[in-house]
Amino acid sequence: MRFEIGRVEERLIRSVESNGAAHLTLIDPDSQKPSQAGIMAEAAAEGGTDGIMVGGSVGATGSLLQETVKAIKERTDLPVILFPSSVAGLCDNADAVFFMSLLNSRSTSYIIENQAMGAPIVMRYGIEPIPMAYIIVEPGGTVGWVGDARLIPRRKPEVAAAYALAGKFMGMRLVYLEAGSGADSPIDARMISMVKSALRGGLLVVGGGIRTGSAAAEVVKAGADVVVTGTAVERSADVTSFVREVAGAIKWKTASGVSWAITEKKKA
Ligand code: 1GP
Repeated sequence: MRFEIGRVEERLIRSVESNGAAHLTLIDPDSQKPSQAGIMAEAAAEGGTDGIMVGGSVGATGSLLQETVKAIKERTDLPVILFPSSVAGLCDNADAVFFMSLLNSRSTSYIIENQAMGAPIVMRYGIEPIPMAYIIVEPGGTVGWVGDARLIPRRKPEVAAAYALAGKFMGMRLVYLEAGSGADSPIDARMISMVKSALRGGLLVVGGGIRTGSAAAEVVKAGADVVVTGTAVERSADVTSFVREVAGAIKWKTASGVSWAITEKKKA
């Protein structure tokens, strides 16, 4: 029997195949009211984002989570993907969940226990689980602390590549390289390209500290397939313009023509 890829994952793969890269907007339910999250998501959709991730390290649970997802879905047709920090980050009105294992955690809780408690809930809710290896790199931010991660040193790209490959061999189709929300700078190009060439296939998601179109382009040029921005969207006075800048910098087909990031990515 073949393993079936769900609709949201398929859509993400198609975006990457047709545009060279995709952009996801991360919304933390703990940072604003649900109604404001809905407005932000609508503005991000207008700017060309490919999906909305909903989650956060602290407080992104219960009715606040549910109401945030509801408000987003009322205002956009984009897929809403949960990005849970524990079993408490699940709700039944999202489309999918990044079903992640924090591979470099010291705590079995973040590697498998929350996942075991969460799996029957995901099944009952009928949301699409998207298997993902989650790897946290220095500085790691709040998620690094909460997830008790043994942070991958920035200068050890080969360690990140080893974890990513282990994730692939365990059947995870996506790998997320995370610098931590609000990181001073994105993950270095050298680490991204080493991970990408170790993986040869699968989607490489990169996030943490990406605040401009040119930073996003560097990340894609190095080999990222999906770029995540959270803090910069939250702080932006004009979410549509910001997302348009990032999407325009990373996608193959943009109003301004062919993005150099994708041209470079294809050469790599
Ligand atoms: C955090 O990678 C994401 O999980 C996004 O990070 O908030 O720095 O964009 P930023």
